[in-house]
Amino acid sequence: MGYRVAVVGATGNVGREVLNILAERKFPADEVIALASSRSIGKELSYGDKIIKAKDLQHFDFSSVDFAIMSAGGSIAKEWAPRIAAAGAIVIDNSSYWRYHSDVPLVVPEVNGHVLERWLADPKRTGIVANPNCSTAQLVVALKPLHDAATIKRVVVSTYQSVSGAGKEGVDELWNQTKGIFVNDSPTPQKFTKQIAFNVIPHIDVFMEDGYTKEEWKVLAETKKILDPKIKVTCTAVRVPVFVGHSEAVNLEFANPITADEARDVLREAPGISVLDKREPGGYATPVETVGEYDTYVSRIREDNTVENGLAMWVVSDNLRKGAALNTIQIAETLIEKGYKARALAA
Ligand code: 11C
Repeated sequence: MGYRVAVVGATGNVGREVLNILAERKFPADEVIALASSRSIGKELSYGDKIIKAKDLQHFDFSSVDFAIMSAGGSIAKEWAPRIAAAGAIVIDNSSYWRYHSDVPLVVPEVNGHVLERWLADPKRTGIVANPNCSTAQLVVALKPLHDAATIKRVVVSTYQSVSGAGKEGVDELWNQTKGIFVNDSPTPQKFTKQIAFNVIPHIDVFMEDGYTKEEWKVLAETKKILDPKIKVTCTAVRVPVFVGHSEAVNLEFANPITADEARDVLREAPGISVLDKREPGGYATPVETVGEYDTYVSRIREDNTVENGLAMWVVSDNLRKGAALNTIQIAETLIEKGYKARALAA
């Protein structure tokens, strides 16, 4: 007997990817239920070769659900995650709402999947596991093997984030502005603060008191929680006119020496990573090549001689997959590996 999986926020960009990936990876589900807000009830969604219809979150009974994978934003997560967990399901939440709570694990399975074993065994567990921000997820996948090899002291990261990170409205705005510019329509920014077509915008999420944006703060807070609180992280987060795929230029300072060749070898052996690093024209990954892929791609690995034990590299991944939908499903798979049984079986 398999698991009952509810996908909350199933009609959004990430919810649809969750359904695709559950089917692609043959997740051991007996039933997958798509849940959405009342205005999307009845919307048809693909799940493998089946079509399923969205049901109303408000009236759904979670009492026999094993996993609730939520991609419905912070306010829905705030209200619904505790209610769903109280009904006995494990909630895996994609929003930022629960990530920084000390009793909620924030997990990227390749990096800290081990924390789920202790969490599962804890009878007082909250029932909620958080999924990180997309920029953090791909970054920590690339950092973890290098940290194990030579101990990272400091990370400087500049992101080049696609518009799908801002949801369907972000995708529509880039599409409409790009078409409009060719027919001399003046672009009207709505979702973004400035024209995004043929432009870049150094601002994602709200500004904080210290001048950093919330997106930049998330990358440092989440890297510390997932990987190591001792690592120093600074970030500049930038929106670019790319539909899917976040890129990151990363500079690292290590406690111990590590050469570019050694780093490449370490990364080649690491889970969830493809190294594409040929030092010739085109010998590196770009966002369009990562769309629909599971791996995080690492390219342009080279020594940074401006600091002691420095490396620079380029990290790219599908932000809707490793940055969101894929990671939530990997969390569920890890919980199953660690012994979580379908409730119908355990009863
Ligand atoms: C973006 N990284 O590209 C954001 C989207 O905290 O989960 C994800 C926000 C989050 O705009």
